[in-house]
Amino acid sequence: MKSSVSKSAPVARLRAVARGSQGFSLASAGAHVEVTALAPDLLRLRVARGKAASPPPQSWAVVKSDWPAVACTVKVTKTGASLATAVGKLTVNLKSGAWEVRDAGGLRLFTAAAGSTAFRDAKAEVALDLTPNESLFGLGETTGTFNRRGQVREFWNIDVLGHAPAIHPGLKSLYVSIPFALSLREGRAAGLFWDNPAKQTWDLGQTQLDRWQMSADSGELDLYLFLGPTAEGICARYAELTGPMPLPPLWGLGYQQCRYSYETRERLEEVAREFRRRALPCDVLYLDIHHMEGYRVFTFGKGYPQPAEMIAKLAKQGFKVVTIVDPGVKDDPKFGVLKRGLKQDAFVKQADGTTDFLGEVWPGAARFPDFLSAKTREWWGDEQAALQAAGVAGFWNDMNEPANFARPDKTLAPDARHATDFGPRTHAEVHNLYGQEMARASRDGALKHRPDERPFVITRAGYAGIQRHALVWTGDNSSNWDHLNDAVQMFLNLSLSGVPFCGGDVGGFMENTTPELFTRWFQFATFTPFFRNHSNLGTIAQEPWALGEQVEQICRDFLGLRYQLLPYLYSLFAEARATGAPIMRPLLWHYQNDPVAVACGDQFLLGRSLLVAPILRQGAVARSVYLPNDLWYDFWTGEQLVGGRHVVAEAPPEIIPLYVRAGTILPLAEPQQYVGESPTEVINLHVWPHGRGQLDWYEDDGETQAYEQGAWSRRTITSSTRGKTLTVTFGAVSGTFESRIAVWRLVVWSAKKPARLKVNGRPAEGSFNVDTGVFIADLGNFDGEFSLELVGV
Ligand code: MIG
Repeated sequence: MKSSVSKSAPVARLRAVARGSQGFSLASAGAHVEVTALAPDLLRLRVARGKAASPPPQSWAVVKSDWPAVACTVKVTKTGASLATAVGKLTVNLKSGAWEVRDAGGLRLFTAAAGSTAFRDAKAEVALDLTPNESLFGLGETTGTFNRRGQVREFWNIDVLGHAPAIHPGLKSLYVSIPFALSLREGRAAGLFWDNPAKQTWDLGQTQLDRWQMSADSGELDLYLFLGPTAEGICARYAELTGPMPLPPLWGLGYQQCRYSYETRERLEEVAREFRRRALPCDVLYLDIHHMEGYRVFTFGKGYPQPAEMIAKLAKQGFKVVTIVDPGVKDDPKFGVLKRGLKQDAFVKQADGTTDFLGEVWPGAARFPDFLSAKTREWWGDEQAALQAAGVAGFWNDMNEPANFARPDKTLAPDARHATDFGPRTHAEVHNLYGQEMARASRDGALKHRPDERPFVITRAGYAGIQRHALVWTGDNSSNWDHLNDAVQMFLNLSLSGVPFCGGDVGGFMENTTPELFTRWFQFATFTPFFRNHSNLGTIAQEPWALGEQVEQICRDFLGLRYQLLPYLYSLFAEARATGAPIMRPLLWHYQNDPVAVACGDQFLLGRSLLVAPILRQGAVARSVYLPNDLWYDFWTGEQLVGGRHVVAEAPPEIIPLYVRAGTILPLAEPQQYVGESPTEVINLHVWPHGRGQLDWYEDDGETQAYEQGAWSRRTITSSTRGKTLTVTFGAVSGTFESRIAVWRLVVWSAKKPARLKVNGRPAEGSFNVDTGVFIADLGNFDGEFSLELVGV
């Protein structure tokens, strides 16, 4: 180690102080170590300063603390201490402070050499060895490569304009900080989450090729170690630890149109009319900052007279309105929100702890609500209710890193003071939580004032656990091909980091888009959880009709597909809520043992069934697609393709390469102009035979909180083919919601004319279309289990 002025105190020379059924604790002259088993595949390692036990740090990320007892073996000798579960074993060398975790088969999952766990001045540090073919994923919102190995990431929420790597090649920080990583080596996954909202820096083998070095500017080492062995298992545990994503209203899955800004009511109404006149489906229109009176939060300015009346009119045409909500409250003594905030003592303070901190944002001088305080969150929610009263359906929380134009570091002073629910903290200690807690205020307030309506909150900033409060959109991207390419891997890593509901500005925010870039972006976004078109002040118009007739027609077709996909997407949202499984999944999710699939960051799976290979290069009319080892079908043509190889996909402008795994059961609705335009009573249940498939069908009212009380309808539908016989089985229905489906229209991509159909053993009618190679039959809906057989596929 280089000699330096800073004092590094490696954690070593430990002695055992306690040994329990679920773990042990150790102490040295300067540190206290606690190791606990939370589950067979989840261990917690705390290293705190001071030799005496201290209460664990308060967490804003972790929601689960009541873990059932785990069967484990705890051993403490003079030289070492270990904790073993059925899945793995953590061992600490008492003398050197080295520690490691191995799986039950002896494979090393984490190795911290002697001297690599330390406190250096105010910082806490740990370094882990990287094995030669270890890949690292997750880390929340990141730009650049899909595999994060070889990168440096700083976790410090920051407003960064135009974050494409082409613009900011060395960019280390973004709006959202999630210090969670998924590691994969030899087909085996492990995960690590360091719960500490202070600024963290992770060097993932950049400066030292075989070392993953982590440090936090303050606080302690609080590591959650996920032993796997599957990505699925790790993400499920992470979701259990940090809490499930609530279900959004179904309309939140529809297409959304935004612009910085639709400055007047007339313009917004014109945009709404164009969507309907041109038969381009759309559910949501956004009001960016120009709707306010001088950027005063929760107000409407001159451009938007009689907002409640306007919103009601738009509602009749099937549109919801979402407004932007920035945290900075204009420092205007006549402004009601400011006056009431002052009365509540709601604002972040300067270092003296008494004077409000003043910054500068769009409204000019502004104060920043201290969202880390419950009282302030509640007050904010009450102010927000004014928008709900006007009919606003959702809240777009922007600038909540928080951004501040008045300082070179673009945020609040590190020594500003917060009065958090857990006591006073400096801004530096809780900076990464500001956006998270603002989103929480927004969601909780929305629910308080409209208890029967599902909140819809979008946030730019967040920390681990943000999925409980809001969806994440990835901020100010740019209209260039690099950024389209970046978006794919960005959403995949965000999805692996516990944020299934994510997306980015379609077409690109900064700079002018082009018809081709816009088309390719739109096609890709059709398959992303959040689907919103947005662009910057001063850029060319970017509505689906603004770039020419050919682009408009392609948008219309893909919007049609998006609305048909809603029942499938919604079932995936329900799955994400229940299990933490991403909606948009990297190939590694289902093909962890295939190194080509693991490395693939320019394709993805939507759920378990669809493989999407977006066109990411200007001028490309074909691309190479990796089909993992399964039987696949070309979605557009029905052609069968054997996987385990690359294929060349033709992609003329109107096509995005799209594949379906054999066995897939894909529920498609009839297209609509907006969610709820007409009741969805017929589901076209597309089935591709010659494989095994499963659909976890989920349905509820799509708008109220009743699903939290079991008002949903679920059933598992499976498919399999034996010889020439396809069998589809509908499991019995569970839940108290009465399904609205009257007809399951079976659509089998059979290619051959099937000989006969039987439903529950009885002959049934169907028809075969020679041109499309598709067999169709209408089935009624029954709550009980039933199955059908199609012979001759
Ligand atoms: O400093 O509200 O990322 O989507 O249009 C710019 C204006 C502030 C940044 C957001 C962007 C939004 C813009 N905002």
